[in-house]
Amino acid sequence: MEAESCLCSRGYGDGHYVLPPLPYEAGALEPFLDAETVTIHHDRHHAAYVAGANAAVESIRKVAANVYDETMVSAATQRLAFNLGGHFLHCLYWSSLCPEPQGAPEGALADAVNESFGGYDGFLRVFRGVAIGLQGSGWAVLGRERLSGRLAVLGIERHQDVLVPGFKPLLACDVWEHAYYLRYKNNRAGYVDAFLRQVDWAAALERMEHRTCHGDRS
Ligand code: MN3
Repeated sequence: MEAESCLCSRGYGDGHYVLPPLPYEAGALEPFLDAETVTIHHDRHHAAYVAGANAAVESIRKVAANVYDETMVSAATQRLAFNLGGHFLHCLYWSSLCPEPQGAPEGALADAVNESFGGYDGFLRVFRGVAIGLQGSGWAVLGRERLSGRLAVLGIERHQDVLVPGFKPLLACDVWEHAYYLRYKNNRAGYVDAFLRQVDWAAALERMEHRTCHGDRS
């Protein structure tokens, strides 16, 4: 059976990007995150990226159909990259979290973490450093870099910048302030540490072994 390890598999349907429901109740991540933060984040912020991606696609279609002048397409593709990146990364973010803390990665993912970071503690130092070091808004994303096959952590600015082609994301932490400010205020490090205790490592392992959130096999 195909593993459904990411909401991205339900992020598109009937010719449009769609907002998949959360895979758990909004309050299920307490005490890590409160229901109000999760609800606003999903129902408003994530939903806005879905709407923005659909609007950008429509603008590009109109350029192709010669309804809009071709000088419009550059801005439209930038809106598509920003909003579709936001949609994809939020799907991955919800799927990266688990109501029941799982501790550390296991199996082949534990082996990959050891190989790439010298152990779980090394991974924690790198991931935490990337997440805390982002200037302003962005994401810390653990993934596999395809040339070497090793794991890497990228600090993806906004939703689309500093993204290596072919990078296969396994785990994403949203460090935009809307993700944590109600509960953690300006304590981003406290939020990141709590995130790392709440990771769904089993789902990350599924993504690494079976399929990406894009649906292709590696
Ligand atoms: Mn967000």
